[in-house]
Amino acid sequence: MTASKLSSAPLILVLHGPNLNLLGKREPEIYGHDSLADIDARLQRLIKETSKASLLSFQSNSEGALIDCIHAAPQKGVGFIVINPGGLTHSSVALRDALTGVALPFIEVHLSNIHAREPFRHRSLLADQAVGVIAGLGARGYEFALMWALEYLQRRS
Ligand code: CA2
Repeated sequence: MTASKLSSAPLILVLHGPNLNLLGKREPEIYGHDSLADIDARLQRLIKETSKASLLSFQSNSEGALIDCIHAAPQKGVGFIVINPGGLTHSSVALRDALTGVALPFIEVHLSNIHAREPFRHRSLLADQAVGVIAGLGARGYEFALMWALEYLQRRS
């Protein structure tokens, strides 16, 4: 094990894509009642209670801002990304390229079961590059992804 690995606590980045800032305000029958702030607060609590790792969280409605955040992740010491790419899941080659470009392991999370919805939501341009995909478990999906990310980083430390 290297000295830098011994001294630095793992850092996990949670990325929320376009329109997820609307959570809790509209369409609760699809996306649940939690706001994004509720979800982020729960993840912060969970990571504090269960590990020495830290969590960075970022939401943007802009594809470019999400890509810039992914590009900056390795220099910040991020070891794992949990991402709900929102509608970009189904359309963004650029987001896929950014994730494969930085070569950080990631889990794709969806609040809803995209496979039980309109056909255009069934395809993800990111999924085959992901360590795993969680869909349809609501906000709990983020928590499962976070726990798995912690295990993954622990196994590799
Ligand atoms: O199920 C998911 O988490 C999605 O990633 C959410 C995206 C959708 O385009 C994906 O197909 C599946 C949409 C996020 C929009 O969230 C809203 C929340 C409340 C009100 C309106 C939109």
